[in-house]
Amino acid sequence: MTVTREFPPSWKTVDLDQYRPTLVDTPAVVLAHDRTKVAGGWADPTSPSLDFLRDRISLEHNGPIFVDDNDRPLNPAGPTGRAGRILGKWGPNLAADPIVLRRGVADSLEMLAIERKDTGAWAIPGGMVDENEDAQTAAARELHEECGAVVDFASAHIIYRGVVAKDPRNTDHAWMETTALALLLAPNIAQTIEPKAGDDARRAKWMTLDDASVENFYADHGTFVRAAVAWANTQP
Ligand code: RP5
Repeated sequence: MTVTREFPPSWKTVDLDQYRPTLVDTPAVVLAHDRTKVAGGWADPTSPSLDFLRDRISLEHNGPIFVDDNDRPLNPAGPTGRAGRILGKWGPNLAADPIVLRRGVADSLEMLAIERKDTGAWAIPGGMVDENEDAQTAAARELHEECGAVVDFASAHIIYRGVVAKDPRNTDHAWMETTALALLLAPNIAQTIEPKAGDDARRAKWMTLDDASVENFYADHGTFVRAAVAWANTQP
């Protein structure tokens, strides 16, 4: 049982009698892919249920899914001011983020980055983990779909596992969680990769990492990339 009927510790400071989150609209594309209504659907039905929540886990501290008295899962990173669901699943929506680095000129670091079509922000070429897929496989698949690069993540370093707190689609009841994985490619391998944008990417490139570029990354990606750079700087 991975469900617990209590509020996450991060909610303890909230005065729930006064808390009035805004109810969001669930996008039509999510409703159209309700797996209880259409074959091959990837979205949960309109109401959350312990039936499917209890089979899931939260990457945040590898913990349980906290639910309220109405069986609504509660964002472990704290209240967002928004109720309901924008993402496909109630509770955690699992993603993988492949951070692929190489050394550039004067020992600067460069990363395979994409410009997202939805917000226009530069980002790690990540995406959703499919059913029965592990984070390493999803990271390699997403990198290939969005950048055209073929890289094996089996030995990648785990930089982060948990809620993507600044993803603009998060609500109190449905939120993004990710596994961010970093690799520092050897120069002879890195030079064979010519990024080519695909899928959700408008552009793809080797981006030189400096304070300004990292600062403007999508959601929490700047934080993940900074941690990956710190790790890469410890590598031979
Ligand atoms: C972010 O959204 C994750 O860090 C990941 O990069 C991304 C997954 O969503 P899509 O790119 O599939 O929209 O929160």
